[in-house]
Amino acid sequence: MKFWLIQLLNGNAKYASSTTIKSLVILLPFLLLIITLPYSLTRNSRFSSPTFESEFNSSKPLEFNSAKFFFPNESKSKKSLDFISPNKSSERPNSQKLFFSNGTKKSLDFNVTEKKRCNIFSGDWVPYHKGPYYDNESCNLMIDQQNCFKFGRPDRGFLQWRWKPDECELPLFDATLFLELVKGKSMAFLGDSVGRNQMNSLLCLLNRVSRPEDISMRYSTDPIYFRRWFYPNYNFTVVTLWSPFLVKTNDSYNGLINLYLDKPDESWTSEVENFDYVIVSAGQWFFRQTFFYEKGQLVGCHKCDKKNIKDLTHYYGYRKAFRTTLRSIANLKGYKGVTFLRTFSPAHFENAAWNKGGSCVRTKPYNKEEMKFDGYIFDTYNTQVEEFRSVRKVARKRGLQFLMLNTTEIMLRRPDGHPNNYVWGHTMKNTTTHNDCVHWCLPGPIDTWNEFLFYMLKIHSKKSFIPSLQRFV
Ligand SMILES: *[C@@H]1O[C@H](CO)[C@@H](O)[C@H](O)[C@H]1NC(C)=O
Ligand SMILES: *[C@@H]1O[C@H](CO)[C@@H](O)[C@H](O)[C@H]1NC(C)=O
Ligand SMILES: *[C@@H]1O[C@H](CO)[C@@H](O)[C@H](O)[C@H]1NC(C)=O
Ligand SMILES: *[C@@H]1O[C@H](CO)[C@@H](O)[C@H](O)[C@H]1NC(C)=O
Ligand SMILES: *[C@@H]1O[C@H](CO)[C@@H](O)[C@H](O)[C@H]1NC(C)=O
Ligand SMILES: *[C@@H]1O[C@H](CO)[C@@H](O)[C@H](O)[C@H]1NC(C)=O
Ligand SMILES: *[C@@H]1O[C@H](CO)[C@@H](O)[C@H](O)[C@H]1NC(C)=O
Ligand SMILES: *[C@@H]1O[C@H](CO)[C@@H](O)[C@H](O)[C@H]1NC(C)=O
Ligand SMILES: *[C@@H]1O[C@H](CO)[C@@H](O)[C@H](O)[C@H]1NC(C)=O
Ligand SMILES: CC(=O)N[C@H]1CO[C@H](CO)[C@@H](O)[C@@H]1O
Repeated sequence: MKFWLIQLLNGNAKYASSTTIKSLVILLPFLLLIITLPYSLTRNSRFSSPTFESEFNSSKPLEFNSAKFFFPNESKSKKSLDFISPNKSSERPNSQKLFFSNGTKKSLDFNVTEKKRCNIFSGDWVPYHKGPYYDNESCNLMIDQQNCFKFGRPDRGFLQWRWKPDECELPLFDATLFLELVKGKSMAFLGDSVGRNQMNSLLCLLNRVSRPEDISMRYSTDPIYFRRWFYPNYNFTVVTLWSPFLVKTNDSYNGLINLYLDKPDESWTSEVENFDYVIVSAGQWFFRQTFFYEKGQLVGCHKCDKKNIKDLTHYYGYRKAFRTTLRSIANLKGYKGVTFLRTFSPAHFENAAWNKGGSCVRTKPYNKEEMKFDGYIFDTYNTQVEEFRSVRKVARKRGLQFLMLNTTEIMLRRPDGHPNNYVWGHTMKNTTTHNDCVHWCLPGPIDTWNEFLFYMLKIHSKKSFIPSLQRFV
């Protein structure tokens, strides 16, 4: 894996590959060979329809925007999958200083002599005792589905870990700085309820500094599936665009699901163009029984058990869905945003399948020896990463940035982060054996995803900060 030494001359970025850091890529084939885990993680875990929580509502108008300051250039290197595409100079006018809403200004806290990028995704969970950023009292935007303590979760040890990259410190989430970075912009979480889970974490992380208004009702789209929040002080909009398969379906999630793998879901294609940041993800829904259509023809299925229909496995649907989705985004005419692929979030059902009483009762992370990154979780992750890689090349030609929020392996080691049976409804139904080992408690390890996001946004603003400074040094 290459990292990038940045030489910034006259405001134009030039890059040369420098240090070769430990090449995990070499290890991956070995990981694949390693025998199955001692734990019976259900290899084909699926998850029932995520329940659709109702959230909040309010009112205020919204203006969407399309910031025009990311004009990345194509990279010479095709190899690197670093999280910031190396060969770009994102022009962000007037961004050498942050202008706070109260009129004061502040330089970004970047060390301008720091040249080497840190791979924030390679690291370990380490003990951390300063406590979470928020709790269910300080964040009243938390939804019951993720408010594990409200429903009796007794242990808090799972909050006493923090992600530590090997090469650097992951900066703490700074809500004020985050909001300054996204001022006047809009961000969309496109995908399923785990994407929404990340948005909810973000709302809580920001809640101390600014409270959003729920503006969902201003739009004709379904306010539960298409949730919209607006931070008036920062003119920042954050939304979820519900599309668990990303591609067109004929919308009967309960029974037969037809996926039109070559057609993006129109519910988001009409929306995404206006956003400055789009965080794309999809996962567990693809483990369900599905039928695959391409060019209008049935081409196969996943788990359909039909003699005359070929079972192409979930990988087929997953790959094609990401190909279609990422390409569509890269080809949206007016789109100028930064696209993040948030990689597959693993479930942790143990002892039985998701619908047979499987549960996730662990109270601390796995270490690297206990939990290898392999099997269907690696393969599913890798499927999307391959598609991401190939589309990113195309996107770069158009000057678009595609970045990765590489969360799969780090979350694989967090079996302790799920609601399990501490969710609303679980105690009431009393018949159900469905524990939630798919979503993540708030607060919890999912907050780390937004620390990554924060870090990456900072790097972005730094891009224009450095060149302008370096003219003078
Ligand atoms: C919005 O909030 C009001 C007052 O809290 C409530 O009466 C109304 O039902 C809510 N609407 C939706 C769609 O949740
Ligand atoms: C909010 O942001 C949008 C997009 O950047 C911009 O068009 C609009 O003028 C802003 N509104 C205010 C009040 O600053
Ligand atoms: C990327 O940067 C290199 C070095 O400055 C430059 O030669 C190349 O043209 C850039 N790529 C594109 C697509 O402009
Ligand atoms: C303005 O806001 C920033 C960020 O919240 C804060 O650090 C600063 O102290 C504030 N200044 C004044 C004068 O309130
Ligand atoms: C900036 O980073 C360099 C290299 O990592 C380090 O030597 C230097 O002390 C840092 N400066 C500050 C002000 O943190
Ligand atoms: C993603 O991060 C994991 C470590 O958490 C690493 O093993 C993997 O190689 C990374 N993937 C990419 C494409 O960088
Ligand atoms: C917050 O969690 C506590 C348990 O830690 C619970 O008693 C309380 O009801 C929860 N409050 C809210 C508002 O969810
Ligand atoms: C979805 O399409 C299939 C095949 O065209 C059809 O059999 C099924 O009834 C459709 N379902 C819905 C809910 O429209
Ligand atoms: C759920 O089942 C337990 C025992 O299995 C029983 O004690 C409890 O009263 C039941 N709760 C409800 C709400 O039916
Ligand atoms: C900002 C920047 O570097 N833009 C350059 C991108 O690449 C094209 C051609 O490759 C140049 O013309 C731009 O100046």
